Amino acid sequence: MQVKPLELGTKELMDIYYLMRLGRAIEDRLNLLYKGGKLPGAIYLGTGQEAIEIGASYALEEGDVLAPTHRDMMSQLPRGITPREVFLQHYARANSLTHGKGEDNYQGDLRRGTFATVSMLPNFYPVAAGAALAFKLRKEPRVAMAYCGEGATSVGDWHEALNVASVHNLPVVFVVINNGYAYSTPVYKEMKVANVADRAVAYAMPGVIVDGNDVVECYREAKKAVERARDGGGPTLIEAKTMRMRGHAGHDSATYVAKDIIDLWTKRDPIVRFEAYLNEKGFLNEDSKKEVIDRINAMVEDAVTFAEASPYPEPKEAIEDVYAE
Ligand SMILES: Cc1ncc(C[n+]2csc(CCOP(=O)(O)OP(=O)(O)O)c2C)c(N)n1
Repeated sequence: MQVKPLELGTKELMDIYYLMRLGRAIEDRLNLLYKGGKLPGAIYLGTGQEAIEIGASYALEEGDVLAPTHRDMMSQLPRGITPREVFLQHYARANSLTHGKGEDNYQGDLRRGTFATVSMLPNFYPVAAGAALAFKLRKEPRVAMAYCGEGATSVGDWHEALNVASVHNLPVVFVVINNGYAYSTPVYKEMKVANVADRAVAYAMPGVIVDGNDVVECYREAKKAVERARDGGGPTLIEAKTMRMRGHAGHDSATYVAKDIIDLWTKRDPIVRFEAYLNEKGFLNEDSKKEVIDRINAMVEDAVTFAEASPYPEPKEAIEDVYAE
């Protein structure tokens, strides 16, 4: 079952670099399309969070499941979501993963072990705990991983999920991306604890803090937590310290964030840092970097063209695949 090593080799490191650059390119393009009025819905971008978005979910293996939020499109890249699927989703076309229903990041794909995002935060935390309970009852060596932001940790469902996972020693990894703000609310206005990870003590599980802009550290800690869960060691809470580098959504210019904070975090850009690391190891140079970026730009171009040429759903499809109670 376990395939990926704890210490990554050249192939995996370059794979992660490609995914981080792909995530950035997709989001930059989505931002431009949104600003140009081309997209029918909202955009919630995770720009600046590439290290934790990709580093943590990269630690999952085939058969594991992922429960992401509205901001975590990039966490789905290691699970195999394609640029075409992302743009089809944002263009709300009939051949998107949600068949044109929903126009932002609320896509998922059970074939690849990714649950569709639920809008209410963090309702997918209990869902991940539930999946982990099923794995345990069926004695399957599988792991669930859930993502959310620090704001969502103030909601009761979050605590219920951690409690049930702890009591039943479930194979689940809870990733909290602490990006400083929940919409316009800074962390210090929503919690008294210094770290989200401190909350793990209440549920007798490990609470691990990682540098959310260091992809190697994000992967390594997620990998340890995933394999501990798979080996019967129970759940882990991982808090990644990072910064939301754009507004809450496309319409939000985030003027409530001081410029010097953004300047500080710009210097910590996870992709630039990873490039320096790869360069030092002799895995990346200007030519190979250009080759990766050119390849990605061509894929993004193809995806936008494909999405724009794809059909909208038929009106009669509006009531298909819809559940209400
Ligand atoms: C229960 C619930 N309350 C309010 C919202 C509206 N809402 C959507 S995103 C968001 C901010 C969430 O902040 P955080 O959890 O820190 O994640 P981030 O957006 O920073 O990634 C809010 C308040 C919601 N989706 N669900």
